[in-house]
Amino acid sequence: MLIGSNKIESHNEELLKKHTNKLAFTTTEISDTESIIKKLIDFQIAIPSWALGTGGTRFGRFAGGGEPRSLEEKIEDVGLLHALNNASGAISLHIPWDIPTDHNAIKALAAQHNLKFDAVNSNTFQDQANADHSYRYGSLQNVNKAVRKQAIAHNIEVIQQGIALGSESLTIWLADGSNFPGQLNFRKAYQNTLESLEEIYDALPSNWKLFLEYKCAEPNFYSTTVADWGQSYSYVKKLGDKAQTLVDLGHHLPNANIEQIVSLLLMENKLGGFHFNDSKYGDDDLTAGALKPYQLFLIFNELVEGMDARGMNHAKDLGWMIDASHNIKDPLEDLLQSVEAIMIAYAQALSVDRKALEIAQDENDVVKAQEILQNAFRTDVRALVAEARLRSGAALNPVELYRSLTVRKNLIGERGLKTMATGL
Ligand code: LRH
Ligand code: MN
Repeated sequence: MLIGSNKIESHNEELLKKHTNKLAFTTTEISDTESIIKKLIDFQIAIPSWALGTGGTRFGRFAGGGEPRSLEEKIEDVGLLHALNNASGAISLHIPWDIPTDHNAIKALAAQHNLKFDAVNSNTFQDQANADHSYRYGSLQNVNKAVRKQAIAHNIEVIQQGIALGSESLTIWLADGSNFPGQLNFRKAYQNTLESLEEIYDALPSNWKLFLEYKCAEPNFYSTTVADWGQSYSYVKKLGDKAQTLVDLGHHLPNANIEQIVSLLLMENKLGGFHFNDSKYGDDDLTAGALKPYQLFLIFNELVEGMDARGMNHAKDLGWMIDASHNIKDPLEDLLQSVEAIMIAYAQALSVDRKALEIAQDENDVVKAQEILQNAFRTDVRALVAEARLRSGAALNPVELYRSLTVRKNLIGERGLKTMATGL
């Protein structure tokens, strides 16, 4: 379903007066709003191809209808999101869930929707129907060399798919681990995984990145072979400059200080990118900023500080991706809310008075430092995020326009109630 610019213009006209007043007030509260708005316009968040349908758990899945039946329809749905917020300018594919049949046709369709292909994701956590070997006991860690070779070949195949689409990075998440003490020799599992990653690393084009995503548990519940930032860092450090660590916000043990992990990985130039989502208990894959918006702000606060310290380009030098699962919300509304929450956290972090914060830290004025941070968090920056959309031809209120255009009803009309998208 295409959203004509006329629909967006008439929507914005209705909201313009209220928006202009809010923006005028916000510019009195925050200094240098122009550079913040410019940075927001440049900031693009990749949408996961595996999160455009209804997600579920082992206890059930409640389809919402109108789900994309093909990669082409997934690109249309991401194109729709991008038309509404002009901040979802890339799609991240998961192979084999979304294998393009005709790369040029897919690239042309994506270009029509102003979309690029972000990181491609390999999948050695599920057995494919025609596979020779099973990943039951892991993939790159597996004691059986033939299984490792199959997993390495798959990752190299995914790189080829990415090259054909113009992607420049491979994300590897390994479910590998063990469920019981004694099941695994940790040293051999590490060595097998490293040697396998080295073969995959050697297949990377010179301008590509390899993102190694860590996760503390699930589907293995005693050990995970890439379980935390330290283990991922130890692998990517050994692999080389093209290898970096990917931080999925839901992959940490309870109460982990993710913003400190981010700060350290940035300092070490080993932070590759993010899978944004939110969670309360496990890898809940909920809407970004829905439960812990202050943590999301603190993470962006470290990102802005650390990226500026290294003179990095905020929009281009890290992988910004969402990784969520929509069990009860409309997938597209959920993704619009996640992008909004990420843009708000970024805008808040950009509005922090860095000089004053540095002075407070140098004077150990703990109260002052907290006042400066919380002032930025408690200042309403939504008018800046909306202004960035307005200036780039998108909607002042994407969710409101999505609903007033009855997009989901139209998609159900077009695709049916029972369609099921590939993915989680
Ligand atoms: C693992 C993960 C990984 C993806 C999968 C869909 O939990 O976060 O990023 O491959 O979800
Ligand atoms: Mn992830």
